[in-house]
Amino acid sequence: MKIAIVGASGAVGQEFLRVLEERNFPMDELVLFGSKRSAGTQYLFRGQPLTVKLLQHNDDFKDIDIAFVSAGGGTSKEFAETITKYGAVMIDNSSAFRMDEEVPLVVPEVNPEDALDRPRGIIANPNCTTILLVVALKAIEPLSHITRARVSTYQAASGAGAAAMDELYNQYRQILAGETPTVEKFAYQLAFNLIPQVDVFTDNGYTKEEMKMFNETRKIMHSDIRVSSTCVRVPALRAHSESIWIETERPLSVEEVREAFSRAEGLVLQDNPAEQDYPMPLFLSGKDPVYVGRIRKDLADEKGLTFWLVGDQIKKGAALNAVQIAEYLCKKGL
Ligand code: 11C
Repeated sequence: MKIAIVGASGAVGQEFLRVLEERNFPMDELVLFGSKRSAGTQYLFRGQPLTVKLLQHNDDFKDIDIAFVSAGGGTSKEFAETITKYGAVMIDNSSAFRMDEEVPLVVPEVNPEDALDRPRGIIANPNCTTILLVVALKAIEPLSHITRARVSTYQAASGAGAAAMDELYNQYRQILAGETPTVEKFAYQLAFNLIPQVDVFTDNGYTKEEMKMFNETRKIMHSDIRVSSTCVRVPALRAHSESIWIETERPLSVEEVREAFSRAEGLVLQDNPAEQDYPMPLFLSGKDPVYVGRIRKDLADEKGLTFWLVGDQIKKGAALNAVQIAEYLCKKGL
C-alpha cells in the first residue's frame, strides 16, 4: 500500500502525518507532495525523515493507492486528473467536488458505503462543521426523522489554516504588549472578538460555510432535512463548537436522545449539569470523538430538542475523517 499526502505542510497535512502514525495505518510507503514553497521540507514519519516533493503534472501518482489531498479547492481541481489517472483513490478535503453527483461525500459513522461507488476515483471529505453535526444527527435520526436543524457555530481559528492560528496567538501577544495587532487572515481582529462570517457571502445573505451545512448535510444523510445556520469565528484555537436545535417528526424525550448519543459511534456524551460538566473546545482539542452535552427540550417548539457539541476541527473535522474513510476502503479491499 502506497499513500500520498498532497499539501503536506498545511495544518491538515501535518495532522494527516500524526493521525496515520497514531492509528498505525497499514502502508509500505508514504510520499509527501506540496507547493514550490514547501517542496524540499523534511518531516518525520515513524522516525524517518520524508522530503516533500513538488506537486507536478507527471506520473508521480502511478503507484499510489490512496492520496489524501488538502491543498485548497483550486489545486484539487487542477490535479484531480493527474492524481487519479492510474487508479489512485483521491480523498479530497476541499469543497471542490463535494456536491458533484459522481463524487461521494462521506462521514464513516454515517454513510461509509457511499465510498464504494466513486466513478471519478474521488471521495470528498465534508466541511468540518458538517462532519461534526452529522455524527450527532445520525444518532438521533433512527428515533424519529429530523426535519429541521437550526445551528449556531463557534468556529476556531484553525478552520482558516495554520497561519490563522498563528495570527490569533500573535494578536493576543501583540495586544498584551501594547502593540497594534496584525490582521491578515480574518476580516477583523479575532482576539477578544467574534466574527459572524465564515467564508464569503452568497446571494441569499448566507455565507458559503452556512450553505455548505445546508447542502452537505442533505447529501451525506440522504435526507430532506433543512439546516439553517449562522457560522461565527471565535477566538478558540482548534476545536469547533455548535449549538443545535433540531425538530423531529415525533417529539423526543431527553432520555431517549441521551441514550442514543451514549450508544453512537464516534460520539461521547458529556452532559452532567450538576457537576458543570459539558464539552468545551479548550479541553477537547486533539481528541478524536465528537462530544455532546447540554441536552434539553426546546422551550419554543414541542417537537424540538436542543444540544451542544464540540469536536476537533483538524482531526474529526478533516484529517481523521479522511483516514477513517481510507480505513473503511482497506477493510473492503479498496
Ligand atoms: C472553517 N469550515 O472553519 C471552515 C474550514 O470547506 O473545507 C473548512 C472549509 C472547507 O473556516
